[in-house]
Amino acid sequence: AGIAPGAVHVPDWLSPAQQRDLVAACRGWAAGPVPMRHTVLPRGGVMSVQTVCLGWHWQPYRYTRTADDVNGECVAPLPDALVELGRQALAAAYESAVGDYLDGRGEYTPDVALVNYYDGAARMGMHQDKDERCAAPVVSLSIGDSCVFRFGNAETRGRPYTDVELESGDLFVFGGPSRFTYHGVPKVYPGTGDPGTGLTRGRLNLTLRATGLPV
Ligand code: MD5
Ligand code: FE
Repeated sequence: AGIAPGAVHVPDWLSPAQQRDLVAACRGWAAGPVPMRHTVLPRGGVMSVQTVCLGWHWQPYRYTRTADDVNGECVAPLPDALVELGRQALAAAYESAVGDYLDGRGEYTPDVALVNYYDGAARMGMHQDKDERCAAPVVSLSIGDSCVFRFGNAETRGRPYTDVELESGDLFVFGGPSRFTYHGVPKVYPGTGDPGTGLTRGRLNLTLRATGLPV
């Protein structure tokens, strides 16, 4: 359902098999070459969320190919299957209006995935995603425990905002006028995920983005 112009929540979009496959794949990605870890912020803060990246390595607040803030290794490539999943996600969310949110060539080609893991205590504070040099939509996929996703406004970290509950299998797409909205995850509900996904605790979130950086 539409939350704001360009922001669309599609509940229960991933099939149980897709969720299982993504959980298994995330276990492999989390092992390295750059391991999943708590990102350390420039002023010394440590994020409660754990992250592993594919395609480009995100470090606050830029994208690099090597993880010089972790172990110096080169980031793993973004699998073609995730690019294809991102295209299907955009088509599902925007349906016949999908062209309105894409570039002149009408193609969505994400080049980075951020895989975030939230344990029961993890949170993400209100922020904008503006390290990409490209306004292409962001595709967000949730697996495991439910959470409160706080969708705000483009001007301030504070109100007005809309709280949306995201559950396992949900798709959320942020494009067009919603691309640079402040957002965060103030709460995860431990124990709400289905262990059948292979994730026995916590919440996984995959986001696909186009960085606009040279190939
Ligand atoms: C999450 N991750 O649930 C979210 C999903 C992050 C992050 O916020 O930066 O890793 S992505 C939510 C998002 C991305 C881009 C734009 C907007 C929301 N938005 O305009 O609201 O772990
Ligand atoms: Fe974000």
